[in-house]
Amino acid sequence: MAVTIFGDKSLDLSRPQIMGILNVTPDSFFDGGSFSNLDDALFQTQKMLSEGASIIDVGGESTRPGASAVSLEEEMNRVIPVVAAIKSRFDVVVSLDTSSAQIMTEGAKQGAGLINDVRALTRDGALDAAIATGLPVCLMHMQGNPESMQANPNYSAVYNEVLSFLLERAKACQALGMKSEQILLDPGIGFGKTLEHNLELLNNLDQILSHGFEVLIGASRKSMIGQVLNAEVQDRVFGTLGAHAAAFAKGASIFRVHDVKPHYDMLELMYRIKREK
Ligand code: 8Y4
Repeated sequence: MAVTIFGDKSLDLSRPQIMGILNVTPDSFFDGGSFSNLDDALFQTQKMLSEGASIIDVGGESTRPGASAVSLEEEMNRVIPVVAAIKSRFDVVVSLDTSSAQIMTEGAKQGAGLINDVRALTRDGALDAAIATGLPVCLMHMQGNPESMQANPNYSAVYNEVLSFLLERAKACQALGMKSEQILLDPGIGFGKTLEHNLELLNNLDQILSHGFEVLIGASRKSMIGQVLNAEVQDRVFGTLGAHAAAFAKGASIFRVHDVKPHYDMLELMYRIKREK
């Protein structure tokens, strides 16, 4: 058993765990802190939990390609009430999808159990704030920034560059006292990467594992699925399952997904076959 402590809950990362995506950005279904939106977030949470998610990833900043920046105040108003509401009603790990030190600090006070930073704690104060929470972190690789990252993704060797960045960020966390079990690494599918880059990273995920960190993967409905299948975003569920099944076979333990039920069924079969019981 590889049990990792996520705030007030523990999860066994020797079996696959599903992180359900809860967007609280206006370009999804959300546009502020009104009651109906909070209600909607709780409804989505309840549904994802009943379908088999063990982590809910709450994000108030859109990091989709080309998205524009959100002010700290706006991010705070979107994210913190949702974290508090979920933790007061459900026994679940809440993940903070944020790069802001202040959101990490406030979110942890409201009971969040994981910091998921697509900027791998590179923003001012983020590393110290994350360390101070005592929570595990997911460090993700991105080339460039969301505004421009898909303009011209460029690597001399994508796999080596992503891995050395992630290991360097992990080292920075460990230098401040974080344990390796508290560090999850993520190659950042779609973040400044072409289709070929994404395919190569997924096919080499096992090499990240060989450094002793758990791996989180998030290919859900992303454009790499659309490019392979020539499918619009609503028609990418089965393709996503294929990408995530490959990631499981390479050793990934946490799957960041929109469609929880199909992932629960797929991962349960893959895991039971691997265990042979
Ligand atoms: C359709 C739906 C098309 C969603 C694109 C998207 C990751 C992540 C995101 C990831 C980790 C997204 C916050 C991008 N992706 N965190 N966050 N790993 N750890 N785009 O891959 O979902 S947001």
